[in-house]
Amino acid sequence: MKRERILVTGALGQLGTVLTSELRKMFGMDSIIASDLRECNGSDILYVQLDVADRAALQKIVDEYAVTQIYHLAAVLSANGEKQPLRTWDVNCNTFLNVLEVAKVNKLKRVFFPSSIAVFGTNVPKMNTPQAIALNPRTVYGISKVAGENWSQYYYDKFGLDVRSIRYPGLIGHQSLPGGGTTDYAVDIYHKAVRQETFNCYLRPDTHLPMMFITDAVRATLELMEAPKDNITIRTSYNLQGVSFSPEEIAESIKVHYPNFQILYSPDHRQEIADSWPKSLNDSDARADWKWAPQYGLQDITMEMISEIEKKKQLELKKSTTICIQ
Ligand code: NAD
Ligand code: AKB
Repeated sequence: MKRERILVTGALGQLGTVLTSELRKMFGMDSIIASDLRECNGSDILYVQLDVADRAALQKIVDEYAVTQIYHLAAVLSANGEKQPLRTWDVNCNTFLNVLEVAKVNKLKRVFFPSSIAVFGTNVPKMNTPQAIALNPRTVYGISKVAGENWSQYYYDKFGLDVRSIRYPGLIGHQSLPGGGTTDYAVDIYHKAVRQETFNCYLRPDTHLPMMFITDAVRATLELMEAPKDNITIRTSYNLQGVSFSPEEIAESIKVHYPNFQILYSPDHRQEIADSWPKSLNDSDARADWKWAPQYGLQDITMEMISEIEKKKQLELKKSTTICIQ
């Protein structure tokens, strides 16, 4: 069997940080090539700086490392996307087309494309939003994800390229900070709570959105990518449901641990984006095709987020005390 060499683009982002580490556990340290536009500050053993907009540079990495699969995470997210619509279209669409072309030409085994709940617009049922329904997104980010989904289907139909994709909800994890999305508040809130600071929320208290703990999201990704090819019936992107909650509900779950925690609300431009997205998704196709089942509810997420961020805080405190004593 040919050894897998997996290239992860956008590997320094919120999802990439955790996914790269899980892929390395699964396939071995030297089988995963992490890459990003940015310089890597840490001591990553196999990291390359790569702008995926540069197709020749991407081809060079594929040749150099004998890449067999690409997980293409590089993107501009929803809230940042609205600040620079044309750049967002450029980054999100052209980088993915480069990945698809290079994958086709080099006959790569598989490609992963992360889509989003942002593909939906205001014209769909908000609760239990179906898999197959008209997609009329209100953001350039959503438009770029719909285009990506359609290109995935096209490359599968025309060239047999095994592209697989998930419509992720808002992701919540303690390992890295989010990168300019509308759901970022659900990570930031835990950092404020642990620092015992008041959290100023940019969404209304009753804004329900689909969310998912990063552990569930990464497991879903690996389960989808390792599922038998014949099981994959959706070649645009799979709906995926984890948990749905609002800012006031997450704040209540935090108050169980920090009774004095305070949240204030001043909705901004991100409210309109959130209002255009579903509240929960119907993920019955993912459940049927590759046995998807989430494991983390809101209470589990809150417990894990607080405990991990607390650990980091203690470590930082210890470090600064040691420096002071020296
Ligand atoms: P992020 O913003 O944290 O990370 C994206 C990374 O892509 C950044 O490190 C950035 O430097 C890099 N990048 C941007 N342009 C690039 C380019 N031209 N070449 C190479 N790298 C480039 O995003 P994330 O949260 O880790 O999301 C990863 C993927 O998952 C994205 O495609 C995103 O749309 C999708 N997604 C994320 C969420 C979420 O809640 N985090 C939800 C739905 C979908
Ligand atoms: C964002 O808010 O832009 C992302 C997403 C749901 O795609 N977290």
